Amino acid sequence: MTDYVQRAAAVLEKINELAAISEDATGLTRTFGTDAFLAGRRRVQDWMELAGLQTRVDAIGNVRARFVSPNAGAKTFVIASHIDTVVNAGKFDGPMGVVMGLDLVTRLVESGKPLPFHIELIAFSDEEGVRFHTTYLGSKVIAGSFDNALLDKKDAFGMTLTEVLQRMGSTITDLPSDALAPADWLGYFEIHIEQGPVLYERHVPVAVVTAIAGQKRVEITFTGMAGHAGTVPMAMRQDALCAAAGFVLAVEQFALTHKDNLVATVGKLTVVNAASNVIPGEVSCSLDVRSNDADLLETTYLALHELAISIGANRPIRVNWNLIQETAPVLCDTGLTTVLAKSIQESGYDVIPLVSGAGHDGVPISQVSPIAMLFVRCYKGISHNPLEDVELADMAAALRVADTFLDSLIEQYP
Ligand code: HGY
Ligand code: MN
Ligand code: MN
Repeated sequence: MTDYVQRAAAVLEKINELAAISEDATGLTRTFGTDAFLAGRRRVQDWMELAGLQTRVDAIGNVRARFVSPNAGAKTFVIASHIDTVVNAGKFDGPMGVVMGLDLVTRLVESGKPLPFHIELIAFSDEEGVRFHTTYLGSKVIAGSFDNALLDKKDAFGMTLTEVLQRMGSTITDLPSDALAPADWLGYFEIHIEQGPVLYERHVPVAVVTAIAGQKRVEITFTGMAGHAGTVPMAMRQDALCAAAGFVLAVEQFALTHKDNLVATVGKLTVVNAASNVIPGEVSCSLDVRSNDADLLETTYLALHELAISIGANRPIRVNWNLIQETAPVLCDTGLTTVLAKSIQESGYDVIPLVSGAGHDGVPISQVSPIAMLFVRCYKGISHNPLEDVELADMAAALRVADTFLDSLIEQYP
């Protein structure tokens, strides 16, 4: 009888080991291409090789492990998640899906039974997009949708993506050949924490994801006139921070009027040449808007752009609006999702369908393959925060469901 709690405990041990590999001493931060990222990726690759899998690192820095079927012409089923993190992250967002995927594949390898289809386990190199502000770099390469223009993107230190890849020993020209051909895809499966409060409130360990919300990410710069805090009369100021502050509160107000199906966040705000006795002359901020209703996402984006322009016009402050990333809402595959829901039921849990407000690597992958995701309850829904936590019993539940799901797919494969 499989001891799922024991397997979950081994998964948690690896998650904790990986969480100790960070680029900062106080919390967990492991962003694309840093030494900490390379050390973490090496650790994951070692685990994959210990499990008897053939591994390779591709040109965008994903680590990939294949469990090859004797059926040479078979399609490939991908199990994946990401190993990069946000700043001061929780330890489960991403790595849990990779380590659980490794556990699932290890069980199949150890069963000694040949697979009817290939399985590729992938640890994506950059889902969060923290370093270059463009998410899904790793999965876009696998999906064949990587845009070479991204190679010129610069990080906060002025290093381009090309330079970082070269530093990692990548051969940039290999990027296109690292894609899985559309004809080779059987499906995509990711286990991920919910990063929201529903499962915690409903006291249910897992959920089947039905869709992933669309998102637009914008960089906005408000430019006024720096000045002496003591001498410029209030009525003569062009204070860029006051303009930005007005915009931030207006964004919140707008999203609250559509709160059932929209979220909008200003997560970054930078005052250029900030000093307590200087009127801010230039301020930049981020804007992250999400909805699983494509029309609402678009109308909100246009309305907030209008809002920024009118705030600037009334001060006057110059406003620069730069859309840096947009993804439409995607649906999970009904066929795979039906099998996953049945696996949840057969494992003895309620079937809760959820839309993901968080983005995931399944977004670019959905362009070339059917996708399915299994959410796992996390403590109070907290994520992108060191308080992120998952019960061992819930990881055990997810492993049981995922085993059942994969066994069903193996059984059904023609
Ligand atoms: O921001 C997100 O939706 C995800 O964490 N990358
Ligand atoms: Mn995340
Ligand atoms: Mn994630």
